[in-house]
Amino acid sequence: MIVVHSAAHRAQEGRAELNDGQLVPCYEKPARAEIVLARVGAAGPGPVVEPDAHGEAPLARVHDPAYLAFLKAAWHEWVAEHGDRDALPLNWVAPGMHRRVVPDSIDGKLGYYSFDAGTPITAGTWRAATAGADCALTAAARVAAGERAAFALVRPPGHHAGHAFYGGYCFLNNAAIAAQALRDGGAARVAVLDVDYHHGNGTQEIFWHRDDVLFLSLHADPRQEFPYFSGHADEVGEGPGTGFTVNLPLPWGTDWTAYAAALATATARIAAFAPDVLVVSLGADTFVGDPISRFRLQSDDFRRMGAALAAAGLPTVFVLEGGYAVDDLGVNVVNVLTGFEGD
Ligand code: OKP
Ligand code: ZN
Repeated sequence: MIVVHSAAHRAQEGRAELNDGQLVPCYEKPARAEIVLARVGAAGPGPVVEPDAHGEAPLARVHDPAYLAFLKAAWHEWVAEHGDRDALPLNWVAPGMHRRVVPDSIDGKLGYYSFDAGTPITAGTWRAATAGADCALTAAARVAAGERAAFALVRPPGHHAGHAFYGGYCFLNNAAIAAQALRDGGAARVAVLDVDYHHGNGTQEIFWHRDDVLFLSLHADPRQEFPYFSGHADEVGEGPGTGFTVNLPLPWGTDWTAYAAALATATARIAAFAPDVLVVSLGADTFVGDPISRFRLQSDDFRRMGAALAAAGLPTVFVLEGGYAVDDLGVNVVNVLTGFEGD
């Protein structure tokens, strides 16, 4: 399976995120991609190729151009105001307040366009995020051209980023950008299956009203887990999109047995939708050893997950999302890919 990767991911290296009441080193760090890349080299998938540059047009098919302009300029505006330290938001809109007017101040803009304080904007955020989107677009193009599958080995992740907001370590929604590019390239129907531990609220929001992109997510119940305000089972889409969003929240402690049952529900829905192509938001933070998550998948279970995804029989674009047990991340992610390929 072709692997698309750019070393430009290293440009996103936040110093700290706000977690459990203190600033801690970022969980979403360059070593994550490096360990997956090392395992890819050792265990089979490949070749590893550089992305093609796709420019900003495919990003604007998914994201608000004003949001993209904000993201591109945010670091410079922040440095001019506060100097060379990570840009983190501190204020958000509450009910009864108003969001008609985009603030002029960078602090106001950060709050306007975000939903958490765990996602630092740094000098290299735009460069890393756009390189990641290029990887996803290149992987999608390879699959559109006839490859059975491709893997975009990217960071920062994307599935929490919406039409006009960032958060949850995500800035550009790589999976959504790939799905939209596949549609624009002629696919009539695209399914996006999100197996990251956290709900893919950004992807859900982007395709909420649409019946041409089916979004399905298996994730920790938002009653218990980040992002808290998205991912309940009764969120099913709206208007023409009603029934084309499928949420399968699972409780803390979920192991492979319960997970596999939910995955079977998802793949049955995908089969009924009969998409031309499948995009998988591949997070491995469902692993038992993940430091910020509470599911109990073992490394071998990721192989089973890959086999279950292969059984859908669809051209498939894998896009890396979360996974923070860095030492095990390479094995777990590559196990999905080799499981998909039938080992
Ligand atoms: C991004 B992705 C835990 C705080 C978690 C944000 C998690 C973002 C996950 N105490 N904060 O979906 O893996
Ligand atoms: Zn996650």
